[in-house]
Amino acid sequence: MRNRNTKIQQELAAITGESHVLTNDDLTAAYLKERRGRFDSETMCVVLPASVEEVSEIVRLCRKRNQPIVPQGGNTGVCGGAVSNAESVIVNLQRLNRIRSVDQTGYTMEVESGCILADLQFAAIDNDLYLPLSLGAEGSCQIGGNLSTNAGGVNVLRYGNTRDLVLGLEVVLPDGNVWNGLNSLRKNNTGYDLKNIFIGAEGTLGIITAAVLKLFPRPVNRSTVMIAIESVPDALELFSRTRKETSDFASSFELMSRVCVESAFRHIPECSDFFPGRVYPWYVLLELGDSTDGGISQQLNERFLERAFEDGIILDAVLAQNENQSMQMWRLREAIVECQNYEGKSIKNDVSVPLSNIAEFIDRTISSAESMIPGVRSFAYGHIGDGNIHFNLSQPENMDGDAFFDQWYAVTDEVHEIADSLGGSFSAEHGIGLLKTRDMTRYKSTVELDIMKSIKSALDPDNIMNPGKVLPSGLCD
Ligand code: S2G
Ligand code: ZN
Repeated sequence: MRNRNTKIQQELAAITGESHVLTNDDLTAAYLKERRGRFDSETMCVVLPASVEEVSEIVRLCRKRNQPIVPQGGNTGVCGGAVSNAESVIVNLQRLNRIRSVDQTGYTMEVESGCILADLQFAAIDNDLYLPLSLGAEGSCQIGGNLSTNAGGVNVLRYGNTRDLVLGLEVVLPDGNVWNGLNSLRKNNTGYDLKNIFIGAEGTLGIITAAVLKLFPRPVNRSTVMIAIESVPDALELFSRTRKETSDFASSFELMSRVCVESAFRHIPECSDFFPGRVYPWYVLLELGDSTDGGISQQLNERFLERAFEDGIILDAVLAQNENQSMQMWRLREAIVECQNYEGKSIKNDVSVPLSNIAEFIDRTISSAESMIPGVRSFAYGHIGDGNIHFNLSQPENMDGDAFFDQWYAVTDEVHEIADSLGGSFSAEHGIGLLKTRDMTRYKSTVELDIMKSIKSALDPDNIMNPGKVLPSGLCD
């Protein structure tokens, strides 16, 4: 039941205007949809500030009233990081959507948190520059959310996670003060690297309101290839050659299992097999890019593939001959997320392991899952070049969806145990949110949790910032 604390709603309206404090269910509904439907979300109200000054005043008021806040961007997260409850105020950054500046000489752009990622990608291109952060939700996710979860995506291999793309931040702290850390210097070695405390903190230490992002030369040339592979070890052998033989021009190296591609062919009309009539067990999507006009990427790719074929590492390959074919290859990769929605309920994992242990990880998790839930279908795919596998399980045909979902934590515990035993992580790129706070207790050392608790209590002693997310409840109360 919504907590109708109308006094604070009136005070919020005095800051940002009545029309930007949403209380009616029909208006707040859009902010309460959790992407995977795993969490219910409610709110006392949604407030839509227009500037960092308004965010600061809102936080100062909420601190004074001991009013919990859930900072929110595009709400595309998959771990419940922006889920709210009836006692909390959602502060959504969508109106902070200005591109404050682009520096073509310094290869940087200063942007506000509410900017949609795809809009920033196009703004960089309009300046003949490149913002490499790219992920499935880019059409609706906001850069503030990408920063808060340290999002990964498909170009981490060459450009790093979101964290690696940031030079400076502007943050409204839990006391309402604004930290202007909008540094655009590549070298600024002055004390603790504060920005990295807030990147990936999922709004639990403050509200990121703006950032200075690194930009790169625009890859006017890209060479995309769909490769058929016999096994995961062969994919890893291929990867180990990629960086050297393509001079680190590779930006993506994505693995897809037979189960994944067949599901995409079945459910996504625009997806067709690049190897019709031949049933290959694994596919790898490799993309190179460069900013020169000499076609270097295509030449490097052709030579690389010839050698790999001669050495028996790959079974087959289709090299995109034009932009359209390249886009068709990416359409197949991105379709793997969608097609799972047609396969019943899906238990999702986002883990990373050292590259040398990936083959063992995939073998062990597939056999574990199939012995735990006979008839389950394992979708093993993702950013293998980063050691990051999305190991998702689709409901067996003969099993009730709710009974299957009831196995979520039993199955993900097993997957996380296997990842941990192989030196891996239970969260590679999607973050913690609400979904994985239990894993923080299981896998983070007491020392790490104590450091995080000290930082949290130093910055947010009243725990008003996104309470219950990232750190296990009880740690901050
Ligand atoms: C991917 C997408 C996660 C999701 O496909 O690389 O990170 O469900 C995942 O949008
Ligand atoms: Zn991913």
